[in-house]
Amino acid sequence: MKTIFSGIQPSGTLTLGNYLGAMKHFVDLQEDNHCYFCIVDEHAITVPQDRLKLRENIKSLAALYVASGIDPEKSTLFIQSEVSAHTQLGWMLQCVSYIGELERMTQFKDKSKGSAEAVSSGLLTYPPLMAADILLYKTDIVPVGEDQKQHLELTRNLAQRFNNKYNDIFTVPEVRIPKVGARIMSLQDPTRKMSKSDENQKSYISMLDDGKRIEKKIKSAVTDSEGIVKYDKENKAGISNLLNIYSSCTGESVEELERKYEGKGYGEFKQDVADAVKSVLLPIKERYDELIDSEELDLVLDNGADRANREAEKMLRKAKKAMGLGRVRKKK
Ligand code: ATP
Ligand code: LTN
Repeated sequence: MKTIFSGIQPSGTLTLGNYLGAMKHFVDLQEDNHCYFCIVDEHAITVPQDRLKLRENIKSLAALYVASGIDPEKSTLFIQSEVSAHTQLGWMLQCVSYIGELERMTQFKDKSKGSAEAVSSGLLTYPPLMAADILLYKTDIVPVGEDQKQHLELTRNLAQRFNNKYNDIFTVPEVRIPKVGARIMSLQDPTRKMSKSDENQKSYISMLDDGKRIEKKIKSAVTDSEGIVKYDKENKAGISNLLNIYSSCTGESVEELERKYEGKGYGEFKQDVADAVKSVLLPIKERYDELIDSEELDLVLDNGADRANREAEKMLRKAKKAMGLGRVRKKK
């Protein structure tokens, strides 16, 4: 049995991209692995957040995890800030990271672009905190979308650097990126990834959109004027993205879909993409509505935090000892 860890930021309602690139795979993985799924609220505050909105987003993300099929009996679901070992080990790993390697992270470069004054130092030191999340639980595998590959590479480097320099205590984790759905693109600009923090709401499908909105957004997705349903990421980014979405929702391969739509127009294709998305998201939304104000959710999160704290404290103690922090009490 392998140990799995992954996290999602409560920075807005999850998108179809988050679902197809991450959440959907979490649900499959929990069947025969030991899984931790985290609501990484301390990562979310690397950019400004409204406190009430953040609190709402944390709860909402917890409900979405459960509504999507994360079973609290099988997996440990918890909030990062309720397990203080994360920021403690995060600090220790910051002291093992180099500024140069942090500045090279694409996500840092993207998110800090244009607004030099308002960029928090947390945005730069976010990857060692992410490494701490993962390393606290002896994680073997981290399932994430493609955009997180670089952070995972850094996590592996930090783990190895720590193990060599201090003591061999950390498991060096492997990244797992899904074959399809790893990078769902914006519906309005298919050269950029679909993102929940995008200002243009038409660019993403939220996991809580109703059927009508889903249909509207898919129908207004940017395509091209060729009228042929064919996968070609370079020249037909919009159609390729829709094919990817369709394939991830139904399990039909892109080749099968190309054949199915030979000689057919974009109108019919888009309608079927919308139906495929609806059949995946609408049942999740229904379950979400039942859960969001229930006591059940608080119980799940309390239990999750207890379990995660117990595990994380053990590793934190080892890491402190390895670095020489605090005292070692002699046994009498
Ligand atoms: P933001 O868009 O607000 O910057 P995000 O959605 O990129 O945030 P998270 O919410 O933390 O960041 O991402 C959670 C998971 O979803 C990660 O594993 C990430 O790789 C995956 N993910 C995010 N966007 C996409 C996408 N467009 N396609 C596929 N997977 C994605
Ligand atoms: N950085 C990730 C979120 C994240 C994460 C993690 C993912 C924080 N800690 C640990 C996997 C494992 C993001 O922005 N998507």
